[in-house]
Amino acid sequence: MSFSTHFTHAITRRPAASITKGLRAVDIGTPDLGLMQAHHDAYIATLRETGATVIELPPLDAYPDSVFVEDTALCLPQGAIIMRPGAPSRLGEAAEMAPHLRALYGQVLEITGPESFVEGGDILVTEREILVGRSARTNAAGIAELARLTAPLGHKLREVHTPPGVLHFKTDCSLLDAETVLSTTRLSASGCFQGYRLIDIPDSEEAAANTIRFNDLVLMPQGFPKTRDRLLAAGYDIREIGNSECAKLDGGMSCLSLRFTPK
Ligand code: CIR
Repeated sequence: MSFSTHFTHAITRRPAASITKGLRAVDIGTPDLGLMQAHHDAYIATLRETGATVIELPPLDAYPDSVFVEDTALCLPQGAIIMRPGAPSRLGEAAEMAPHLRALYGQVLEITGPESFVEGGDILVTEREILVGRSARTNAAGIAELARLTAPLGHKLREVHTPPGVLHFKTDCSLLDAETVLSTTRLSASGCFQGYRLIDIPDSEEAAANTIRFNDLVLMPQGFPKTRDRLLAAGYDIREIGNSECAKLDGGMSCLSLRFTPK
């Protein structure tokens, strides 16, 4: 069973009322908390549909973006690593996540360098390596520190680039199975997925690139019929989840959970 797509657990955090103040690259409207909560409930129910245990943490009003838990940690089969988010307003979210991972994992490490910044959204874990995209949130010092922490756990790390103007590396790609990556062509054009089977995101559906393979399902945002049809044709079992409110804050399927099998 592949450790990069099969998980017994997920952690999520309920959106807080302060979500209206969440970070966004471009203001396309204020997210509606009620609708976001409904989408979040559907997301959690879908994770549970696969038989996984989902731990739902309470909202954190002090951190408007705290629903996007993925950015706070990297969960590997051998242990978890607490991140240092590059967005100043999000730095404290990592410490809020740490005790929950310590309760579940035997080994929890931390990125600690004062100049080191890494957000989980920039990290794609595949069966053979960890890809980390340098971005406005993830810097060289952070990637170097992460490489030092993951090497003894038996993982190879490769630095790649998040396209300019794109929030995170995984904003533009997802792992669909041990061999297959779904990616925008603006990202895959860099050649970073050589050796993987690639499924291209159809033109004008770039916002569908952030999906998650979670056990037997692929969760994708609602409203991208060309991508949905391409994934169905490739044989994936798809669930479409409303993402209109998270999308206003540049968030998608992967951002909303930490997915792991504790050890
Ligand atoms: C932010 O700008 O940090 C949030 N509004 C969105 C974070 C999305 N997280 C992710 O892609 N992993």
